[in-house]
Amino acid sequence: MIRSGWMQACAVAGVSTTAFFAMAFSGAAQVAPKGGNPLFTDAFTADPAALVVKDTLYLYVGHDQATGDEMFTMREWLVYSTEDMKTWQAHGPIMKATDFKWAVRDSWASQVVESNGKFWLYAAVEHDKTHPGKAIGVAVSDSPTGPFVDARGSALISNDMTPQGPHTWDDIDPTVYIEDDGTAWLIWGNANCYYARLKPNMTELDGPIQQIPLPKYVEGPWIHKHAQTYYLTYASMDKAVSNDELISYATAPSITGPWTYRGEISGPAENSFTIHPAIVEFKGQPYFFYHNGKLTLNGEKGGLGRRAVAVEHLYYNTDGTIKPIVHTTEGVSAPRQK
Ligand code: FUB
Repeated sequence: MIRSGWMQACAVAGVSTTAFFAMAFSGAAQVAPKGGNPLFTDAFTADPAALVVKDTLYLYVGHDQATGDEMFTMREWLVYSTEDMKTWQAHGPIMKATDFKWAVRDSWASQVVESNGKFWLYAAVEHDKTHPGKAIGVAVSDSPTGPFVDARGSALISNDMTPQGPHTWDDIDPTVYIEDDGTAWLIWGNANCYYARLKPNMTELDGPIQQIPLPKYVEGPWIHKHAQTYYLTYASMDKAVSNDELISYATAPSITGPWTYRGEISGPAENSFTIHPAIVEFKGQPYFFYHNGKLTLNGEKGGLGRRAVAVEHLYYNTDGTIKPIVHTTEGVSAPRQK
């Protein structure tokens, strides 16, 4: 049994994960059971990344299209939007992996950020034979709902740029954080957590690739800031205990560190050994997005390659640490605790 704070919190909170929230379709594009989990029931979705633009939260996801026992079959990225965290609109595909002409497949984790009046999508894909392995591309759009087009015509990060990586898929899971002064940082990686500054044009590195040492780090880094502190949340694993990913985090006074490990905040996802975090504040409230394998859609059961994104309220302690997060069916349809 995994012995972490989130399990204890689950027991203490006595949170019901059985409440049933009927689908309440209020329009053709309404795709969420009113804030309950999983968030979307029109497609299998994974690797959530949130972006707030004025009154709207956009959630970018990979489209899980695996059949049978396939691991990951992901050909495109989708985006959904909400103004109230309960009613969501599906905007459909915004880009395919093969829209990067140098990529051959795999729309793995992505994130969209806003800079210079444009929207920039950073995403992991499989590179063609000229630079074999996973790579990170950058695409641009005038709208948060796309369409996005390759902004470089080549990979921003390819496997040969990180020779210290232990395998060919270490260059995945990009996240971009933009400082108040406009400085943008790219953070990414499986097995190693890499980071590098981006040039103001958002399409080139502006300095060396460095590493952030993090205990039990696997993948899925996500940066956010709260009360002047930087938080780096990531998928972690304690192989002595389980092969399922958990969510851990570290904090720092700046992106360049030093980072202090703060522990685990979330247990494993149900029915999926991967879990992937995104934390964002929207209309004054913090939220934690992740995915699990609980959705059954058109007779196909969820699982490793058929995941579904979900969201929970996130709470800070007075010292700035994050309270353990319990995975629920109610999600944010349940009122925030006082
Ligand atoms: O979706 C493919 C991979 O699974 C992502 O890159 C990882 O973060 C994990 O969620």
